[in-house]
Amino acid sequence: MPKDWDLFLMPYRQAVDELKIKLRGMRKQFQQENAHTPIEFVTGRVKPVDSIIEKMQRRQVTDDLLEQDMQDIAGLRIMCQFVEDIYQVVDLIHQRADLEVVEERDYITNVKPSGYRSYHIVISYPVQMVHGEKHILAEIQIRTLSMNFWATIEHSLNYKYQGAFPEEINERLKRAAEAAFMLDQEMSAIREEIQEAQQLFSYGKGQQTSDDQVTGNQVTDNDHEDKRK
Ligand code: 0O2
Ligand code: 0O2
Repeated sequence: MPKDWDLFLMPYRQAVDELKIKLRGMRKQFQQENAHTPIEFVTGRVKPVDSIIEKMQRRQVTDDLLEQDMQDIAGLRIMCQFVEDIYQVVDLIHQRADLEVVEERDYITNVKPSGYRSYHIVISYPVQMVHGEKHILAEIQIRTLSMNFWATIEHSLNYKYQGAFPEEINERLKRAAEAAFMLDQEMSAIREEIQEAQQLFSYGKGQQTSDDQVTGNQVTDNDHEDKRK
């Protein structure tokens, strides 16, 4: 019998919506306290059905094991300015009573062969449904803006080449990953200077703290501006 995907994905959609609000709320709280926020912006998505089916076939995941074996049906992404912020966000997630961490993968210390860097946390999250509580798994990827830039580009190229990159592109991507990480390290080295400037910048703007006005972090484009709210 074909699966009723809308019904199956309902708690996942609710979880992504709730988690986006909660994680964006953390950013707001830092801003209201006039402190440096370790969260630059947050995105989230429910994995499209065709991607779920493709991954089930590739990983030989059966229907009855889907909920426990596919950890990224609900996916959240937290973008940070500095590598240090990533570890602060990880600590904040661990401290929360509403998120139970069930698995962690540090691809910053353990870089993937592709050059991919990010910190992945899998959580068990309770969703309140009309027939009671349901715990679902969600994957939170935490990365710097520079890691995100690389991953986004590599992901699109992967789509084009289906993972079989020509050698030259492969090499260039690996070099680009290292260059992106060097940028992170350079920024970290002058982190205090940057944060001081950002504080001054927001102070210069009159320390506005309404959602529409505040931002001590002026790095991203208008599209991303929305994701920070
Ligand atoms: P693609 O293919 O990247 O274009 P909002 O209205 O701002 O609350 P919205 O528009 O519903 O939110 O979604 P949001 O927050 O912008 O997040 C959706 C985006 O999440 C995706 O866009 C991707 O950029 C990103 N994303 C893609 N894959 C993953 C993943 O595996 N994990 C996480 N955490 N995020 C992912 P699209 O358009 O779906 O995809
Ligand atoms: P999407 O929605 O297209 O992003 P696997 O899925 O087999 O790779 P696993 O163990 O399930 O591995 O999880 P892992 O490796 O911790 O996280 C998988 C997700 O991390 C991927 O989701 C990507 O979002 C991201 N990721 C991992 N490795 C790379 C990489 O080399 N390049 C890029 N751009 N992203 C990576 P999906 O399944 O691709 O889904």
